[in-house]
Amino acid sequence: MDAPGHVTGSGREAGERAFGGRAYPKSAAPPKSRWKRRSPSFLAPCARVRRGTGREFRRATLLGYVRVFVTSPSKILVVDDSRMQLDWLSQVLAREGYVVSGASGGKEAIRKVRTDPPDLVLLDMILPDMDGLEVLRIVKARPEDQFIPVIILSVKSDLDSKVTGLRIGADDFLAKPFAEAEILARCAAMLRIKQLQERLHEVQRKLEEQSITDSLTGLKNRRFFDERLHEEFRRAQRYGDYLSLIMLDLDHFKKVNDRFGHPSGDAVLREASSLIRASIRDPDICARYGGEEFAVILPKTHMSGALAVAERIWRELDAKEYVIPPNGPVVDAAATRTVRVTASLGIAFYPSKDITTGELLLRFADQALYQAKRAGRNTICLYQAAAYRYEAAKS
Ligand code: GH3
Ligand code: MG
Ligand code: MG
Repeated sequence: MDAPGHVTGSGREAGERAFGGRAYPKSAAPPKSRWKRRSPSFLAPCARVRRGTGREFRRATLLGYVRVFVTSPSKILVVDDSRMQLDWLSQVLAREGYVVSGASGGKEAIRKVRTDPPDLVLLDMILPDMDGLEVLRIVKARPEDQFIPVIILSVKSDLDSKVTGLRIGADDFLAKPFAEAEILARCAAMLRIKQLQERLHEVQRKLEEQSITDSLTGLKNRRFFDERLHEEFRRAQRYGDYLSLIMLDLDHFKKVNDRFGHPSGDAVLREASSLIRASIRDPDICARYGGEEFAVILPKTHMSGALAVAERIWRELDAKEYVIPPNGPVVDAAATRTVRVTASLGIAFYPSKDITTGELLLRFADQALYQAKRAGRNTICLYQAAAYRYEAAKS
């Protein structure tokens, strides 16, 4: 009789493959006694999917939760003009759970890489229609975040062809003939590297996104705003385009915090941000400039267009009633559970007298905003050499 936890037949092989040939981790130990027979059927898929380059997630089994790697198995493109070699490699790789496609020439290989990029290419150097090195160059000319590892397969085991291949970007070299175990080990190693690189790119992308995003509101942050303002100003100058800038500050926001507490103030800021974002078009750039102050860059927008956008935002904010959750921290117990917050807005636009840089556009929009504050708040001011007050009719 089998020892407890011992799985026989293909299920064991599959399980061992799934966990890299090591003993089963405790959380995924094969079932004991009466569950013994079930293990092959639910562990076997892990063996296939683990080689894929997908996400990791928790999968429910009769034993509880097991961490598994999901999504499609890795795709390998085998490029070889020898039918026999192509068929043999395809069989060996397919048996391991890879999705294999074949190409018997360089042009077919390049077409396949472009239309359905594989996770790995096994490339024969001697092809009927193209030099293998040329195919390698084209595969490697892809953007850095679309890395496809290439293993060169060649009867030419001399140092020169190895060095040339590796110099122009091949990731590994395997001299023909090679053993099944060796090609499988090399493929697994390459796919591991690809997976690591993809994770690194993903982390890098997330970090970049975080570095330009305001964590409270999800709007772009001041840093992003500063960069884009200068870019957009230069573009407007070069192409003779219009460019407008709206600066917006919520009125008496301190009172919201004082009445309902800081967390409720945060919730109001988030909702106000969503309203502002919903009032602008896709090409416009909305950022949290700081505290309860926001900025909207409007590329290719002249004065009347900017005024229309500012008025829309101002009306939306003016009409909004924020509901403070009943279980939220209320500093002033007598305070009502809803609050309204108005906004003051300042607009500057290019081309305009005195505005020759992005900094000046910002400075004059800011001046217009302070003019709006001085004029009693809840209003829009437009910069024009000397800012004047724009009286928006209330509905
Ligand atoms: P004004 O009409 O002159 O702009 O008055 P104000 O009260 O809005 O302006 P003031 O500059 O006096 O105060 C800004 C307030 O905004 C005080 C500050 O606590 C609040 N504030 C700034 N950032 C945040 C934030 O991230 N969360 C919350 N809850 N409050 C914030
Ligand atoms: Mg304010
Ligand atoms: Mg302020």
